[in-house]
Amino acid sequence: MSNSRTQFLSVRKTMLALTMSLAAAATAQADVFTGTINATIDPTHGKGTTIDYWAFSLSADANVIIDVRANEGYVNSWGSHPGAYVDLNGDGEITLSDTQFRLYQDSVSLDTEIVAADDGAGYTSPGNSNGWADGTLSRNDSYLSTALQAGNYIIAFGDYDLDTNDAIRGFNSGDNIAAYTGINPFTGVTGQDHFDYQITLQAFDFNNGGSLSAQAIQVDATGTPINPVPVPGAVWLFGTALAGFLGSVKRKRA
Ligand SMILES: [Ca+2]
Ligand SMILES: [Ca+2]
Ligand SMILES: [Ca+2]
Repeated sequence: MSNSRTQFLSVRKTMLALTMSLAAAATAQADVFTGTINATIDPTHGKGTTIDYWAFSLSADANVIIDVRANEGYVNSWGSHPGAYVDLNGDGEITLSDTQFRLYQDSVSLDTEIVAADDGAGYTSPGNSNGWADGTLSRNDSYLSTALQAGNYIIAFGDYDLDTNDAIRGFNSGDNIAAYTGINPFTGVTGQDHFDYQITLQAFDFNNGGSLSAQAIQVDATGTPINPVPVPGAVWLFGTALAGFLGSVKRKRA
C-alpha cells in the first residue's frame, strides 16, 4: 500500500472518529449545570437567601424538562433512598435543601411569569421518571416538564419559599435555609448557611420529538450575563483534535 493511500485511510479514520464523537454529543443535548444558594444579609432587604438566574433560548416550540438535584444527602422524613448521598459539586460537603424555582419569558416581571415549581412527584420504582432520573434523593428537589413556545426564558432558582416578589427584587427576603434542615445526618451540623444544586435542562422539538440544544447561561435578575459565555467542552475537543489533525497532515506533506 502506498504511503499516500495509508495516509488517506488514517485521515479518514480520524475524521470518522471525530464525526462519531460529535454525534454522541449531539444525541444527549442535556445541559447540566451547578451552583450554590447562600444565606446572606442584603443591605436593603435584610436577612434572606440568594437567587440564581439561568437564561436559555428555544429555537422551536418544545417540551422542556427542568430537573433539579439539590439534596446531596437524604433525610428520613423527606422521601426515599435512605442513607444515600452524593457530593454534587465535589466541595466535600453534603448539603440539604428544599428548592423552588419560577420560570419567566424574556425578563423577570409580574407580567412575564409562566409557572413555578416546588417539589417533584413522589418516588415510584424504578425511579427513572418525574424528576428521579437525575439521581434525586428527595422529592423536595423541584421538577418541571412543560411545553414552551420558541423564545427566550429565565429560570429564577432558590430556596423555598421563593415568591414572585423575591424573584423580581433579586433576593429571597426573610428566607432561612437552616430552618428546613435541622441536624444534618451526614455532618452532624445543625442548620446550614448554603446549599449546592445541579440543574439538568432538556428540550425536545414539540412537533417531531427531536432533541433541541438548550444551553443555560447564568444571568442576573435583569437578564444580563454574569460570566462570559462558556464554550461547550465538545467544541473545544473537536477544535483541538482538528488542529492536531491539520498540523499532522501539513507536517507529513512537508
Ligand atoms: Ca457539596
Ligand atoms: Ca421544593
Ligand atoms: Ca431531580
